[in-house]
Amino acid sequence: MTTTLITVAPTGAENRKTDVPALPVTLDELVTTARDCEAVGASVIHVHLRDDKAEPTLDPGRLTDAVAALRESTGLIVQLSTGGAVTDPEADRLRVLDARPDMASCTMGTVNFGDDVFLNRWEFIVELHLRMQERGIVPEYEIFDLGQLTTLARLLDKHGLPAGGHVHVDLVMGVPGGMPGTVAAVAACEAAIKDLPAGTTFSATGIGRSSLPVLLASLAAGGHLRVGLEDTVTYAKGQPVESNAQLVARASGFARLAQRPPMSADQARDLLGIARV
Ligand code: KMH
Ligand code: ZN
Repeated sequence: MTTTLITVAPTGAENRKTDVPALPVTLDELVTTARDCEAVGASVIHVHLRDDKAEPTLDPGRLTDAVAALRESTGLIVQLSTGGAVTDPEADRLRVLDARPDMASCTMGTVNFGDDVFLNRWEFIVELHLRMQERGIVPEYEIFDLGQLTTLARLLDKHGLPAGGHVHVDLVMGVPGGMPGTVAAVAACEAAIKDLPAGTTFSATGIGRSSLPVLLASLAAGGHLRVGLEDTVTYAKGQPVESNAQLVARASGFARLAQRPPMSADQARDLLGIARV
């Protein structure tokens, strides 16, 4: 791997605007963030939306508008979250696909999520996978624990490859209840990914303090990167993150140092099997 795919996850569903003023919560803020992040090396944007009160929403109209606005203003690959917030019903999460993004997340199992439960039943996973296959939406398989890679192998075995034919996973590490954000965990996942279809790629993100160890371990293991305020609100001890672009710029810098500079959105489309728009 000679280049690095950098995904920005700018908002998420968990952090509050009142606690994290840099969080993009309006469509304008999202588009501005997206442009800024593209300029410093992001090629994919993982999108969660907020409503007028800055609370998480899966409102279909807002999702459709966001996809259109991001496509108009950036060349980024638009990936909508089907994970939503832990309280979102399955039907609303499935309906996210109606907004016709380039990509959507698809989590490979249930995980304790702090004091909550992020529920992803096998039947729900299959439904998401099949609907994405039908509609030509490329999944990013979200992995919160090692065994979820085995679930992915089972899914692909029973239901075939995703749209685009390429398998890409994102390791979400350091969630309280999931796998830790450690070098050992990245290495264990990398070994398990070798059992998935040839050419499977992975990115990794570490929540909170595990952000930098996971970033460095992923680069060293030939993986790609996800950064953003969804996962990390502290840049360094006592220093809040100023913007998503600050995190993307840092990730790009590390990627360049590792002799694997950020890939363009077009290169990322080729890698992931996403048609150019
Ligand atoms: N907000 C989490 C409960 C995803 O976007 O697909 C789920 C999540 C995963 O963020
Ligand atoms: Zn997410």
